Amino acid sequence: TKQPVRVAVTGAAGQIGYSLLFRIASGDMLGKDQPVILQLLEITPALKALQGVVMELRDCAFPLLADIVTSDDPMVAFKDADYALLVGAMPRKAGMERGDLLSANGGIFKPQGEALNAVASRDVKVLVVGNPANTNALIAQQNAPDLDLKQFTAMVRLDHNRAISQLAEKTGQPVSAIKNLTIWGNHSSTQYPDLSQATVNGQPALDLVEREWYEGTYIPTVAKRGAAIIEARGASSAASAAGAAIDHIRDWALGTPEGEWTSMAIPSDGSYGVPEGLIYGFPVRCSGGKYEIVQGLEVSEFSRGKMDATAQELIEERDEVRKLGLV
Ligand code: NAX
Repeated sequence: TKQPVRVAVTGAAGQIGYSLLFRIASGDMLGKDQPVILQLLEITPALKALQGVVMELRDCAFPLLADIVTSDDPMVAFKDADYALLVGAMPRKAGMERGDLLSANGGIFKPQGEALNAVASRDVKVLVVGNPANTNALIAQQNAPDLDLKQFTAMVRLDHNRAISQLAEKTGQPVSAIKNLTIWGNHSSTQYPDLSQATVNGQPALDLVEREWYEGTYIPTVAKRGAAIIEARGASSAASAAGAAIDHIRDWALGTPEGEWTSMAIPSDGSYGVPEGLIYGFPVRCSGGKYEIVQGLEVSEFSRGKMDATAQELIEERDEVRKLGLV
């Protein structure tokens, strides 16, 4: 049997945590033969609620759950972590400017980056879910100089999955028929869900839908899906966000299916004219625990405009956190 791996999760007593932890413990993320040790980080006032979640985790009697550690200290929660899912963040409150939001999150992601640098496994794979996810990932990454830049990623997989589901519904096909769509850029309303290379049962998706629907309905529906969930449910996406985090790490660790790609926000190497260093959503293939950007895709003028606009937003966020001394 395999040795347990250590999975750190922050914001573990929150909404996403309540769905995510049970799926990690049941083997959905790393496989049904991979024991896990959960290392859960929360802020001090949430430790009691976290204890309740731990009681429920124990009550599930998951055979793969080897141990559970809880702490309000990132140096404890990240100790020897093989995976770190950074979910806890400071949400935008009414009247908050972008600078205030980035500054508040800097107070979380800078010390967490430093702690990962100090105590995590040298091969730790980091996924940032907490918003603004791309720039929070940049802050953590820039404060972890001893780790490889490529170990830090942010989540656009929920957007990717939403984009699949919307296209499946429109074409009346199962989600399994849809391949190779891409979410470029920021996990925000400027993201670009790109169907240029997407196929439905092997047919080009853009031959099956009207251009007007694609540009005028599809792209905004995917980009604004989070707000629609809040409107309907009275709370933000949680189970679907947890599912996307599971998918992101599983594909990174265990590989994407042959001939297919997925979307991950990763440090740009300058591919597709995206400024180097931005944490930007790209089409990626994974194997052997590594990801690589899918190269050679044709970029239309329409795509170029969308890809540049979302890059511009990330440049502005980066400049703001530079000004704040966070990176
Ligand atoms: P909740 O508010 O339910 O939970 C967040 C938890 O994080 C709380 O329990 C809080 O005590 C904890 N926390 C705050 N600061 C912390 C710190 N410094 N260390 C450890 N824990 C800390 O939010 P939830 O609905 O679970 O969402 C979590 C984050 O995911 C939010 O930032 C949210 O905006 C973001 N999302 C990102 C998505 C994506 O696709 N990238 C989609 C879903 C979600 O909206």
